[in-house]
Amino acid sequence: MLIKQAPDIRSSEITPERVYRNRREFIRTASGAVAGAMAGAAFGPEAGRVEAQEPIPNLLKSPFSTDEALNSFEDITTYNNFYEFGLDKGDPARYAHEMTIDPWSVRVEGEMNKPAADVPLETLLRPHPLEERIYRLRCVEAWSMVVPWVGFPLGDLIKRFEPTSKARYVRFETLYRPSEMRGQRGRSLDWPYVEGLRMDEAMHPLTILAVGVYGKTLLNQQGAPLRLVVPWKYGFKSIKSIVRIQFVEDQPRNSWNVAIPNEYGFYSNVNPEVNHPRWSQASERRIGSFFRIRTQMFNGYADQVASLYDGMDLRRYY
Ligand SMILES: Nc1nc2c(c(=O)[nH]1)N[C@H]1C(S)=C(S)[C@@H](COP(=O)(O)O)O[C@H]1N2
Ligand SMILES: [Mo]
Repeated sequence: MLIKQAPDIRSSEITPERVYRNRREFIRTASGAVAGAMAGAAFGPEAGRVEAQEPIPNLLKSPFSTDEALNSFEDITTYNNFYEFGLDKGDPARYAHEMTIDPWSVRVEGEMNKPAADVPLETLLRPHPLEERIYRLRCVEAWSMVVPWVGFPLGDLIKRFEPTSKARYVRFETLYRPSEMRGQRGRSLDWPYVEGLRMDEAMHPLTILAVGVYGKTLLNQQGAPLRLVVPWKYGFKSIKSIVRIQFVEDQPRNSWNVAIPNEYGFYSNVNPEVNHPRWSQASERRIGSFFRIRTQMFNGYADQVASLYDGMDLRRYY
């Protein structure tokens, strides 16, 4: 996927598909050699492989970025959760290259004024200027990272499709393709992976769709070519490799809630005061660091998002 920023797209710059594919091949081969040389012995020869990562120019800086130390590219691309490729943290880096992401389209449908459509990724992205957003990502398993995402507000995309007043939630689905996603050949989750947000959460300026990290397009293990990032919620809300966005009236059943309802709810706001039934959520381990740090309410974004939940019992709506 060739990513162009909205302001500098000219028709003369739109690369014909065949040329573009050849260029991808070239980048894959060239960077494959580098990645092979860099891959740590602990992760095996395929880990950390660089799959046609393209630089994304002219990124805007975001006032929402944290100034904490970034996790390394190595950390954020070799320690992943993406059950479609296996349960081990190293499996996504090992196997996600088996997923083809070109071409890619997203079906947008449901309670909206625009007609339902399969929108090619490039069309979906074209109007949106891309920013760098440095966010904390806090997994429900009590580890965290600081990631320099490249993306744009989900709310800007939602507005284009004019959801109606019946659209109270947004539902997302990940690609279902067992031939390329080996974890889907088993039943570790009920495929496809599903997530959802209440409309006001989806429209919140902190909620982004990400297409890159560290100034380049996402690797497959990170949810290429398009994934959600909701920084005040546990990581599993940030669904990867999205192929479907639906505006719906009823609260979606998200995959982890379907799998283990007493452990994983719909809201999943980071909350150090509500423990997971099997472990504490009061602290977390920042990947790459030895010491534990205290987990903050709403992952440190309380000033911006606490008002979304005024009057709600956050122990009940976990
Ligand atoms: N489709 C899909 N999306 C997913 C997951 C998954 O298994 N499948 N795992 C989630 C979990 S549990 C976390 S913590 C984050 C991890 O994102 P990262 O690997 O980019 O750090 O992705 C989330 N998105
Ligand atoms: Mo997670």
